[in-house]
Amino acid sequence: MNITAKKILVTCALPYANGAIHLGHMLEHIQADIWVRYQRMRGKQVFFICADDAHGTPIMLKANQLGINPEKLISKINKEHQKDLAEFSISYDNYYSTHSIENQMLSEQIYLILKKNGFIKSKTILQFYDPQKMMFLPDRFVIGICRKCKASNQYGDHCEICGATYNPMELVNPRSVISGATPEMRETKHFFFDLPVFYNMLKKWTLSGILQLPVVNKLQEWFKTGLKQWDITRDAPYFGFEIPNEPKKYFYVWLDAPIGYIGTFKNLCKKKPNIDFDSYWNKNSTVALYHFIGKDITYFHILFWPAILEGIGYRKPTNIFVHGYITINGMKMSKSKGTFITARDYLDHLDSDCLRYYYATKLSSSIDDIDLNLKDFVQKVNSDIVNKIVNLAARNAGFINKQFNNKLSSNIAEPELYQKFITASKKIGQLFCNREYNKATNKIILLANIANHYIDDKKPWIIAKQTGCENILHNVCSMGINLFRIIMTYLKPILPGLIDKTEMFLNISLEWDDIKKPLLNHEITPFKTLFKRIDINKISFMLEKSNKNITADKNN
Ligand code: NOT
Ligand code: ZN
Repeated sequence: MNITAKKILVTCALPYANGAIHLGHMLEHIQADIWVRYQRMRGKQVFFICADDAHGTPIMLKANQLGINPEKLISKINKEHQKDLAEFSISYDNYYSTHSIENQMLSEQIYLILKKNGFIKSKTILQFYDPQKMMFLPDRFVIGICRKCKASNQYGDHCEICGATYNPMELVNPRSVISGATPEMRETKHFFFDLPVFYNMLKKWTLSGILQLPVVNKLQEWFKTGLKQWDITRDAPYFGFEIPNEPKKYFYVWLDAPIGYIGTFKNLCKKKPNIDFDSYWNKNSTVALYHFIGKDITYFHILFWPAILEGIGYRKPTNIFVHGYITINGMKMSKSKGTFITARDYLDHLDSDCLRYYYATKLSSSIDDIDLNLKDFVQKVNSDIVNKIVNLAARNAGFINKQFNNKLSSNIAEPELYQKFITASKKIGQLFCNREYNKATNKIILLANIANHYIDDKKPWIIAKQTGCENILHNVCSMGINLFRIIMTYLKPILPGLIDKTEMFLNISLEWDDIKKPLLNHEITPFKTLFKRIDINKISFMLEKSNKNITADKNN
């Protein structure tokens, strides 16, 4: 992939504001953050934004349950989310909320433009209504018996047991999940976004060769089934934005969520007045726009979202980067199986760089799921970061600190070896850019192996005992430190915590374009431990804690 744009806007999917950030979310934020940090290192101007997805029935009900208003709930959760993401070093320029004045104004404007352009249709539909709770029920709040296989407790519009899909009204013995009452059928007027009108545009845009192959295959299926008009309305009571001139009708959360990308950007522009908002969103924008998302929300991002943008005359995304889910020790993240680990549970026990590194060794541009095997995680971090990388510095730093007054030698001992490390930068750079972090980390670890072999071979600890060999010792150890510096520069997008310490130790800032020139006659600082080995017990403590939290959650 070759990015010619100088300015880039990057988003992650907006986490719902009704629960904690967990290690599944973190896969995406880490994937995107590594990419963003890499692009920034290569001189691109990147804005990286995200927000909480604050609207919808589940958030409203959760607030009801807790006896607080939804605003209070989402503001509490927003603080927690921001803290978690910051402690994972996710370098957002703005982390906002879809429940904002900017988003409300944009959602209203966008709806009115779509309406004016003839892309909003209204229809009277029949929907389940909970007479006890006095509210219309979203599909997944109706439960009943599958009419095909007779399985009980099936939600909404499909059966988990036999796989049948149907209209929720076809459920036998339907009940409201909220009150248990038998729902009634009621008429209500809803507004629809006329997606089928955009069929040709979407086909052309999605099949232009930018998207990942499995995504394209899925799209072909959707095109074959045909596009349907999309219901963007929810009836009161609902936590969201009221539709202009339509009292008691609200925008469906999935309408204002993607607009939240724009709203969050707008809010960033208020904080940084020299950003030109229009140049990011107008039809001919030269800024690149990338959305990182999980595969479950492909439909929204690849069909609805570009169609809305087209419908209002805005630019479309440059690309959408889709990733798979995570499993933990081979199992789906699940509260009942004790494999649901929140970001907070992790951060209370482990260093965020470790997870960033482990995910990087597994991430690629594929949409396959990724397994976080906790044993492998400990082993890999300890073996790669501690034994191979940090140890490379430790093996050489002592001599430089003590015998050479912290100063590196004035020439490079092995120019060819040095050059070999520099030549790798092109390939490693491409791999970062193409989101092939697993291959990038592999290459970097190969370099670390080579550097360690060099030191094994030269044996500075033996040279140090020989009289008259100070020069050789100085050159060898300086070479070791120089190779360490290149390796750390390549790892900079992945390991912000370790990089801070490394930059202090090396007494420079690690920059991609600087490594061509070796560090000569340069003064480093006294070596201190840069990274701690993971203690395997921490994993059990973390799992115990997350199980406790899950049980507490259930009892609430
Ligand atoms: N809150 C949603 C989710 O699945 C993601 C919304 C992303 C924003 O967690 N919108 N779009 N399109
Ligand atoms: Zn069934």
